[in-house]
Amino acid sequence: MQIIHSEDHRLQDVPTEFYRGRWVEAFETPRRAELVLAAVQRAFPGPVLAPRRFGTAPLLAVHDAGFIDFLATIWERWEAETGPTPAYPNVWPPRRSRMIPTTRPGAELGRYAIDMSSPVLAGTWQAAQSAADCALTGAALVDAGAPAAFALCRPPGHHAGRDYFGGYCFLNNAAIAARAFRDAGAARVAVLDIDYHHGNGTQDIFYACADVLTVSLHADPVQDYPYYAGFADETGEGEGAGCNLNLPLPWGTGYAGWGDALSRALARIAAFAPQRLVVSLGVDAFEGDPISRFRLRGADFADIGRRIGGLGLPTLFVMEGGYAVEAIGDNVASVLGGHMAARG
Ligand code: Q9C
Ligand code: ZN
Repeated sequence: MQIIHSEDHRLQDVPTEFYRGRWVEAFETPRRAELVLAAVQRAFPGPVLAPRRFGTAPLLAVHDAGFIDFLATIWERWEAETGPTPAYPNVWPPRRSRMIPTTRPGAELGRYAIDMSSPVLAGTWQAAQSAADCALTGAALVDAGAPAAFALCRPPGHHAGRDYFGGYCFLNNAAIAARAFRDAGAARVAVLDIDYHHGNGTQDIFYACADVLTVSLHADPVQDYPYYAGFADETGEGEGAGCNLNLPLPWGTGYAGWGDALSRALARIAAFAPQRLVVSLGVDAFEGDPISRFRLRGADFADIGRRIGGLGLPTLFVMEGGYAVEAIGDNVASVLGGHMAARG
């Protein structure tokens, strides 16, 4: 298993987040990536590769140019006006607003942010670019013949859409890699998102796209974040009609119900017959996760990896969520180990 990681993730580091009306200890921390790195290095001794630099072209293949320009410049403009405090939105455009271009930092933050969970800091743009470069480096390794690679991305990406950020995500690492697979010649690519939360950004990016199948298992948006997408009747549009599969599941779902949904997901992916698979690998479906309400056990994660490996597809795993710090490393390593065992 090839592992790609950059220490630049440490640049995205806040002590607190706004949760249920309070500032609480942040869930999405640098420690998460450190623990995952330690666990995968224990499980799979060998070099951890630094990302190659791919520049902005592969980002612009999935994200809006104005949004990328915003991410690249917002800190400088915010800091000049406000000082070195984290850049948070505190105003949002009402429905039916005219999206008049403005460079006022507060207005731009509200225009592009979907929530308050992802403050922009001095190093956010560099951290996000390095995470995307990890995913792109992993995709290149798979294209070069690796049966699988693990991009240990942080910040995560699956909540970032064409022109929005949130849910701890800025650039959609998995989508950027999926698009890169297409551009390198894969006719069809599937994205399987097993993070507890719906991969709303990935769905948004490929919603009208017939050559990228997006499949997500997640908490029912009636009950949980991101609330406004992830319903079963969202199946794609235009040429992409039928190329988005949402499998929402209720709070309390354990591996029996979750595994049935995985069967449906894998059958749909097999029928699509893609040349490449991207797995948005969140491990927040774990029973001990502090912000999630599924009940997967540690042992279930190896089985998930094994079953994904049964597809026999060249696969890029991209790190997403997972906040039970004592377990996320083992759970990630279990998925990857199960996959390797299945692929022989
Ligand atoms: N009551 C990822 O796992 N806050 N993002 C949710 C729910 C945001 C999760 C609050 C959760 C984002 C990558
Ligand atoms: Zn999540």
